[in-house]
Amino acid sequence: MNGEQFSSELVNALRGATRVVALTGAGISAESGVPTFRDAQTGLWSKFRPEELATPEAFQRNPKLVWEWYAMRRARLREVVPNAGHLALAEIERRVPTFLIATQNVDGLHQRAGSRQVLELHGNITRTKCFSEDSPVAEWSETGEVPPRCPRCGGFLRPDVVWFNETLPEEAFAQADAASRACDLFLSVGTSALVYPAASLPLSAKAGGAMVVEINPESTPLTARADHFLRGPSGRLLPALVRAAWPGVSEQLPR
Ligand code: BV8
Repeated sequence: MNGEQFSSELVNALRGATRVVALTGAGISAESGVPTFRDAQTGLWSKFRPEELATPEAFQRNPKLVWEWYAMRRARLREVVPNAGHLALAEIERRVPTFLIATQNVDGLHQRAGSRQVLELHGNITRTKCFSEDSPVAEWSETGEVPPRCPRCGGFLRPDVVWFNETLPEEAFAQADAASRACDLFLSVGTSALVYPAASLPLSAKAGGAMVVEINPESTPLTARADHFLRGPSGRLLPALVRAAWPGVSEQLPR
């Protein structure tokens, strides 16, 4: 299916939707220059797989290495901006009665694109918390020690993200699952659909009777279950889909 000619069933479903949920993964930020999890790691990190670094065990084994991996990713975030895919989702939120983004991403780009209803299922890399207390830390004194230490208890600080084998924020996931079961249109955008429980959300949407649409240059384990598979980059397909549903959409949406 060439992305720019969408079926009328899909276009009408978006235009007439009352409750839309979007699950996003690293792929929606790829065109902003943020490497996806499945992209090969480069430089110092090329010998590590993300799954080997994004765990509490990795942090306990080598807190400095894991802290510095996140510090590098945070620094890279300061160079990137939301892309047309993020902006298109923010535009859909302005045009449908209820819209929710459940994102696996930790980059904060949806909020920077203007989306307001965003659930961060895996946390946010720009926030920091105490590893021992598991509570947020906004400021700390830089002593040159890496990782820095909690000003309250002296334990190591860590990024406020959900690592593998850590549980997701309960309230956020429960809200995302309920919204998925109740929605009439579910968009799965830029995710390999491999990481649970986030990957269960499109299945919950399907069980609730929603139309499930997947946007990805590659097929995934979800593709066979999706009602529509739009093969291609979300930075191109999402704005095109929004313009197909609402032809008058302001030119602010990059082509
Ligand atoms: C949990 C934050 C309960 C940190 C992340 C066996 C079976 C099933 C499940 C498990 C299992 N063994 C273990 C588990 C549980 C595990 C899991 O699912 N493992 C998988 C790998 C099998 N899940 C967990 O551990 C979760 N917690 O289950 O708690 C529990 C508690 C205690 C003990 C046991 C269980 C926690 C998961 C959260 C982990 N944290 N991130 C950080 O960012 O550093 S996950 C991390 O990887 C990302 O957040 C993201 O969610 C995930 C990668 O997924 P994607 O976002 O999809 O990115 P990916 O690179 O994979 O794919 C990108 C896609 O984009 C590709 O498809 C590509 O084609 C596409 N793309 C590329 N360019 C574009 C594009 N698409 C559109 N446009 C483009 N231009």
